[in-house]
Amino acid sequence: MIDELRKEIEEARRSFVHELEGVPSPETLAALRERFLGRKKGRVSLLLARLRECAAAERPLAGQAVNELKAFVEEALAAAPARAAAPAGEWRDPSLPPSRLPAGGEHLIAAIQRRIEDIFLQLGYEIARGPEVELEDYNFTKLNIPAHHPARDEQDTFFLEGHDEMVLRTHTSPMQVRYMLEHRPPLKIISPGKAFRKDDPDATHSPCFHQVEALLVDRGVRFSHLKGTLEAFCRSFYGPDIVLRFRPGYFPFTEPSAEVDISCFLCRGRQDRAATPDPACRVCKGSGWLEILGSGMVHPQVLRNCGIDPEEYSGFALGMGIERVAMVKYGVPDLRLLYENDLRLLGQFG
Ligand code: 2NM
Repeated sequence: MIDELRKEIEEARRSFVHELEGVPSPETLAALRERFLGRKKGRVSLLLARLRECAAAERPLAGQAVNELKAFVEEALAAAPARAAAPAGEWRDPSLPPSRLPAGGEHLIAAIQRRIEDIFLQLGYEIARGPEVELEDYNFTKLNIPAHHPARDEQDTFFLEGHDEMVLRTHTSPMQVRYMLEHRPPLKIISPGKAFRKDDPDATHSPCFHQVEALLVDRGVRFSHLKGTLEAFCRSFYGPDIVLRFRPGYFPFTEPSAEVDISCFLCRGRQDRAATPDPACRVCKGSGWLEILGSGMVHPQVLRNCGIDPEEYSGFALGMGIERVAMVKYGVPDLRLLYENDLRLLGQFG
């Protein structure tokens, strides 16, 4: 049934285009509109009515196809009067520029990534980009995530068929491993980019997501340097009045590790620690805090694995998910909106 309907939709589209080409006057244009978009007997309405004949499972797709035809007809009719207004045979200037096309814009994820990159560049970091297909050794082993660790589980990781030592990177840290293996400290880098996990898409998960991680390794690097760096970054990115909260956390590649929250920029952004949050706040849901990133001191074993002597050097690292940032900072309620290429969303952040 759906194939038959598709054929008829295509036929309707073709005959519409054909008829539109021959339309000279506003009156015939109105007649053409009635023939295709008329409430009861228009061809689009008749096609919509036939959706009832489709199996329930096919109906959404078939409905979409008819609606695409409808949008096409509406757009073409809206553009037609200008064409029809120019009397046949009138001289036209072929050197005029074409009517302007809507300009595209940067995607929200790209814009946030660039803003984060700019802040770290100002802090003196270099950007280290690298491959999205990685060695298991760099993605896991060198980062102190041993074989049989649950994070390596087949359920979370995309392995490459026929190359079992390779994976789609599950975070951008393997790029930092590469950098440590190839450079002597002091090191001061960020690694932004895509990462991949076998998650079913929902409001907060996507099998492909984006991260920015920062890494600093030098003599005498302490937790206070991590705190200062995070405060500088968060004030610049979220606003000068933001307060940070550190909670103990766990990552195999850092020790100690800390989860970092910022005070809610909507209900507590301009207040001090003692102030009470708004219980109805739509951003923090009344807690007053927003979970935004993970961090810690690089584990001595990770430094050793990457050819750096932990007796001589220490370092800190931090990582954040860009989609998560988009949710808290721009109020994106569902990650899937970011990947549907709906112009109504894309246009809001151009
Ligand atoms: C995070 C949280 C904590 C991290 C560690 C490293 C490396 F390579 F130095 F070991 N890179 N990134 C790190 C530490 C990432 O993301 C939530």
